[in-house]
Amino acid sequence: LTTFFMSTIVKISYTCENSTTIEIPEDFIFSASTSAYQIEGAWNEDGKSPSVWDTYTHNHPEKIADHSNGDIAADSYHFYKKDVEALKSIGFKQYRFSISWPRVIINGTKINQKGIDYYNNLINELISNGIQPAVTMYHWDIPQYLQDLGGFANPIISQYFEFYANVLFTNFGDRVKIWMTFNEPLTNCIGEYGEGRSGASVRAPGVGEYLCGHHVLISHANVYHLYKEKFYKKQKGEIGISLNLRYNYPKDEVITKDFVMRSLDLVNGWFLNPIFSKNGGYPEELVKIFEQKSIEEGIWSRLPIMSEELKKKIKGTADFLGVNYYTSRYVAPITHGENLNKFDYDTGISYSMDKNWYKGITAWAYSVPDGLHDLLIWIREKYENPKIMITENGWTDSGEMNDFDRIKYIKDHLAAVLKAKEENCNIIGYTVWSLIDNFEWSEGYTVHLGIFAVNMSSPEKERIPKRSARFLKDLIANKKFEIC
Ligand code: PSG
Repeated sequence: LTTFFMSTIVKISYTCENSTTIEIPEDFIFSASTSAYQIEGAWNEDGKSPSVWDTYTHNHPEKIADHSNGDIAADSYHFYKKDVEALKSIGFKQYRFSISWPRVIINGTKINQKGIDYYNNLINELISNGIQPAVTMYHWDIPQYLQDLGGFANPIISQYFEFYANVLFTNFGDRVKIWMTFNEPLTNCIGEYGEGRSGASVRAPGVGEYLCGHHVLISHANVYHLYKEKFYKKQKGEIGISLNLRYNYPKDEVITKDFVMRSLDLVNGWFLNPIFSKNGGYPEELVKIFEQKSIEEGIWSRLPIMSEELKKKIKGTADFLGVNYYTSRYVAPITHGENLNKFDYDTGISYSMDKNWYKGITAWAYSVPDGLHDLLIWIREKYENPKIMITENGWTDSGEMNDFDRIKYIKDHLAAVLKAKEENCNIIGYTVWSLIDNFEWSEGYTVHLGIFAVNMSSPEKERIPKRSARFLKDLIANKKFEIC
């Protein structure tokens, strides 16, 4: 009973005396996001081939918090119209979703027409409801067939990815004008090719993540050039990439500004620098680290060497940057005895949190809205103010319908984004993760990020608006919101 009352009190405590009104620019885009494996279900229907996540969840249910999987999920494969209805009811003008590579392509090069049909239906439904599709090509669900060839650890992947992208442009490019090649390669490469924690489950710490990163960058660049050379003239769309970025703050007074700036270069720069910097290539400091390690370890650089030619080919290959932002960290040099992943060990950075940061229900989720503002300013300065779309931002909870914490999180982060925009960052819109509750990877269905709940136990999988959905509806209609 005590906990019941306590949580009730905490939940209703977000009223404030002196609120400020924040106005939203007329042309600012509001969007919501999902990804294929997390919502679609129909894992083996209509000719779909398995992805690494099908294999992984089927072979290792014990690795998922509630032993669940995405076999059915929100069943968007059958109920995509409900997703579009949900989007429309809030007033979103854009929907960021991903295409399931193994649904569209079988065994590397065979087109699955039924898979193409599904996305055509979804795209047409969106457009006829006035919602612009924004498509992620790869949100971690690599076909098992390609993983068996080594996945993103094998350079051949760039040819398969180009083949896949060519199919997407050919079939959907007349209506899809916003493309993201990859979602969060850093998370995917470290988690699955380095640590071998999930999905792809290659385990090659200290080697796999860098091979993966290298081949992601090459694949991305090839697809950008393919589009510009073969499709752009007719289709006139834009190609970008969604990176998960954080801001770093010094852990204590002993940590120098140089250390903090270097840490941002090393981590955020791994994927930003090759694509968005003037000179291209991996961040200089990252290259230096691996040159040094190569001497110490007596092997070649574990970070693949990027030739001048390759640098040129990758540099400038994005019309916009998709920023996925959830949280920030304190940084300090690593000390002995820390249990770190190999990337953190290689870069020499140890992360910690502030006990005052408001905490979500997953280990990584802390609300640090200033970090988003400071990150955007850092990008503006470092990479010559690229065009930015916030492609993910969201809050984890245990599924409350009156999700006041999520509303507060969204308000605080949106305010940070709009402040950065006022300070001349070239930000065109904001995307909430997620439209609907879905399969949250290793957390299964125990962690919720949707602004709509999904009645997972009902065959109809009803989408039910949470308090945050209603909040966003008002915000989009009124083009302003109140903040404490
Ligand atoms: C991204 C960033 C962090 C944790 C998880 C993600 N972080 O900063 O600690 S994964 C990302 C992903 C999407 C997930 C969503 C929530 O793109 O598929 O469902 O965020 O975890």
